[in-house]
Amino acid sequence: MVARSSEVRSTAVRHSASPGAGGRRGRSAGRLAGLGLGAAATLVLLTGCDVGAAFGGFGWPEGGISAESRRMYDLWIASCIAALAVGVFVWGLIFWCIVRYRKRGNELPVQTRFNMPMEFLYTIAPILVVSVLFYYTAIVQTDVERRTPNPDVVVEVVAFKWNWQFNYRDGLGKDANTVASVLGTSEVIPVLVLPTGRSIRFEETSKDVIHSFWVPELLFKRDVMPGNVRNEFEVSELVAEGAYVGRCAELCGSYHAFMNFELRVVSPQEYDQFLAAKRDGRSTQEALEAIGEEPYATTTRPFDTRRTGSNFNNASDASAGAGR
Ligand SMILES: [Cu+2]
Repeated sequence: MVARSSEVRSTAVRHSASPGAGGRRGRSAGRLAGLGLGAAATLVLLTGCDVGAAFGGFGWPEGGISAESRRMYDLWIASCIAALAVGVFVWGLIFWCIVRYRKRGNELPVQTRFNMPMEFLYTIAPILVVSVLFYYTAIVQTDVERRTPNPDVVVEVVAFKWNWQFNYRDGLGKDANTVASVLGTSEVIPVLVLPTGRSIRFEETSKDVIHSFWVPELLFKRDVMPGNVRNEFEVSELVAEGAYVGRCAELCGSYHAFMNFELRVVSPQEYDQFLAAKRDGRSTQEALEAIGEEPYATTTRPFDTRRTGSNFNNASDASAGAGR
């Protein structure tokens, strides 16, 4: 009889305990759901405005002028938002733990080990995050590397110490013909004229050492190799007219830093007129003037080598002898 009454008591305790625990669990689930909804709402609000512009591109250069550069920019911004969302969640958990489980006395708190759902969660969640980032990175990378069989414009980029030549070609590959050419000299910065709205293939080759073709606004650069290697890449379209400085981005020798050129993006009609003028035998400057553009580069200027004035062992130059 005694045993039976104690059984009844313990059952009663168990029964009364479980609805309480269920209520607590329900409350924390509700709180978690509320937090999740709040985070989602914040994310929607943030993505509703131009987050990239609001945060200075999160360090990524803004103002890309090719379709590909904008896709890379979007990927970066989305990755930063995802990283921040995870970061805010983790920081929240850390601070919540610090406050909720701070030391309140000398009693040892409940020691919990081998919480399978938690271990499963913190193994699977990072794998999911990395998989999603990898998925979108692979898509954008494939876009950036894509080359079409018939691009609208083909430019052969020839690099040499320390300048550039841009050959407009009538087809793809080495065997195509150059129909017009722009050559840089010590006195004149080469201006590469290209149209908006057309796909452009760049075929790169070097006459001497490795250089690197870089227009910062394309958010993309690729090495220019000597020999038989033709490094190639393509932009599906340029989206903003204007003048953009181009540089060599590979340390190629003494005057590497001054190996600049200018990319001038014009409308397709102006581009056609420019090319026609070049094919008629007019100089690059005359052809630029013919389409109402500045004849000379506006974003950079030729480097003064002062080769005659500052050569080593030049007796007529006092500064040259100073180091002897
Ligand atoms: Cu170079």
